[in-house]
Amino acid sequence: MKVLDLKATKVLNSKGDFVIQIEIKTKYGTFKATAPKGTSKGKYEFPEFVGGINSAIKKIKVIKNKIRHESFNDLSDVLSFEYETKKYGSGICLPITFSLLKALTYDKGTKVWKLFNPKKKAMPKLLSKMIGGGAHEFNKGPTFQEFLHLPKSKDLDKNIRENIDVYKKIAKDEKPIGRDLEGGWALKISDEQAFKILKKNASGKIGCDFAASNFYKNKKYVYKNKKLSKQAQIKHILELKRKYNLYYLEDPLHEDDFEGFAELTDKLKKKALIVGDDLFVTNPERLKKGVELGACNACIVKPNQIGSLKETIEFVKLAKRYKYVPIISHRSGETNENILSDIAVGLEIPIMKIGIVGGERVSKINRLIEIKGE
Ligand code: 2PG
Ligand code: MG
Repeated sequence: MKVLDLKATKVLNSKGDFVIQIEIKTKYGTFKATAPKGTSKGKYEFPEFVGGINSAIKKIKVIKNKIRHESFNDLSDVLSFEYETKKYGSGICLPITFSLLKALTYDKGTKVWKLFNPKKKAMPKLLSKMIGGGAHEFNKGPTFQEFLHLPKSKDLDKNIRENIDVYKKIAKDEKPIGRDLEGGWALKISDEQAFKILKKNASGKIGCDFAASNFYKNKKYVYKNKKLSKQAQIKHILELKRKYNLYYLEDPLHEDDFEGFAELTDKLKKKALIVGDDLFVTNPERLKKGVELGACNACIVKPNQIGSLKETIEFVKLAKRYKYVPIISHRSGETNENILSDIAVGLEIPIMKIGIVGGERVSKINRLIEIKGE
């Protein structure tokens, strides 16, 4: 496959930020893609646009000249080209990779998820946000960022239904004041009240993205009514885990505290998923460090944190090798781009963290439904 033209346009995402949409033209048609954007970003994430969005757009001319001379026949051709684009930022590199994959699969009459050649097609379970907090709710509600529900059923349709039922039940009882950036209910409540509501309504397991780096200031975890030291925070998390029977604990400590994560993981002895997000930022090197120290037993996968699909694949392989559960995730800023679902199925990732409402989230769930039938 040859690329005839490449165009970059600034388009809006769900947070009201501009991102770059790449459009690739081949003799079969045009293929578009975008990359997502976070709010509570990890400090070790790869930059979205090196030198800003306008400077990144200017680099398109250079990429256009190079891409015209390439021919793309398989996944590895597309991944090799990333070394030409990653240097401009994840917001350029990924949309180019994604649109190339769409063009390539169209040309070959196949689907993106099939390019990864999974031995079997397994649908991920959907880990969905029910109540929002932290930076996703403009710090008006709970300190923790995400109160999450993981359904019991394995079947995709029942899985979706379970999450929607819990989500609607919470709305009926609690009368939310609005929604957060990912569609989670906005409620003026404390963390503990949020856990109580979640536990009361859940049909499956429950958990939380504490996003602890966001409230870690001057070596303390700063809550509305208290400041906790590292050891006090570990104790607090263990207490919450016990009291509310939490199964999923993402970023309970700040992004530099590998040792603290290891202490928690050791104390919980495989009874819960201890998940590194800002801790690992989808970076294979940081994951290796985590494995050595026994920091977690699960990890978040977000291609835009590391800025290339090639390294994302490497990260997922590494996680599986060391028996870390990979959880692929949306970001708080999304467009209707739904290639994440193809990547989830293609890489046989068992859990996908995704909001249950909002066009930009629903497009990914609906893509999973399509894939199930393909
Ligand atoms: C997270 C993500 C997604 P953001 O912290 O896990 O929910 O949030 O995209 O704002 O970093
Ligand atoms: Mg997170």
